[in-house]
Amino acid sequence: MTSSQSMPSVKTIMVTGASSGFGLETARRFAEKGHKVIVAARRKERLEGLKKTLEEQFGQGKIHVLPLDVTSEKQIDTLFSELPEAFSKIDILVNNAGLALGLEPAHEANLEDWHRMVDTNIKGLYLMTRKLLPGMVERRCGHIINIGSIAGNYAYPGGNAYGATKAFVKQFTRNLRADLLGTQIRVTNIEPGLAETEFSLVRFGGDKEKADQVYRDTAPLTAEDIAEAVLWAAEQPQHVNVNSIELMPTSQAWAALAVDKVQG
Ligand code: NDP
Ligand code: 8X3
Repeated sequence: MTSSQSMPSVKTIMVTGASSGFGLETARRFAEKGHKVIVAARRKERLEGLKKTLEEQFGQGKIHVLPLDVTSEKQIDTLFSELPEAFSKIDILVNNAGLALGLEPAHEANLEDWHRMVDTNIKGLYLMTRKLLPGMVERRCGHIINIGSIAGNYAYPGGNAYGATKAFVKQFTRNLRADLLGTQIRVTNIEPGLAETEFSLVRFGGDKEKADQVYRDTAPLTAEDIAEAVLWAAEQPQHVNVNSIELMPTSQAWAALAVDKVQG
């Protein structure tokens, strides 16, 4: 048995993709609990607005805005070297930035969309992880919380590359657990199903009608539901590692396996 450096009561949390959806709500919940939060995403003005709102509610000096494209190793290197001292020892990384693009079958999918999903959901996630892990291991204190998806667990038509990126997240999470045994670093994969955020708007290239249709007449998960799961995993005692949490709305389940009947 080895000793751990205990988690500070006021933690420093980094949330990627904090300008919208799950990330924004997760940042808000951590700030509400009195923690310091680094909010990262590409849309700086949204992050500045979030900082203003959260600091008005929960206290000044608690939020640091990090305008960041997670696909850029160069940006990650530069911005991390410039983090203010008060935010430099990150206790929890929420790897949330991600996207789905398109729902076409594989043979019709846009290859550029596939590249962007791989760059963001896979490369962005491992770049952030690799950047933060050495400090966490050195301090024997840290928690990586990845946002995977049920799309990484189950196949569905049009899920092709998106689902595969989330399957990467699932297995990467498990392999991190294997590598980090003995370091006291915890790793969790949150695997949500249908949730109403800007996700579908992005997936359908800004087509609001098509995006709204996804959630119409159903009761999808909300960003608050996912933030609650992230908080729950983060707040377990140090000896508990939540490996994964899979959530679906009650109004979502699996369909039967599809069979192509030979035409007579
Ligand atoms: P949103 O579109 O509302 O939020 C996505 C966030 O990711 C935005 O803040 C966006 O910020 C950020 N982002 C995208 N690309 C980059 C990039 N290159 N660098 C930095 N930030 C980036 O969707 P959700 O909140 O729903 O999605 C969050 C995560 O949850 C994603 O990983 C998604 O795959 C996953 N998920 C979503 C589900 C859903 O049904 N909604 C279900 C299961 C998983 P900006 O554009 O400002 O950079
Ligand atoms: C998002 C959930 O079912 O739209 O990851 O792929 S789903």
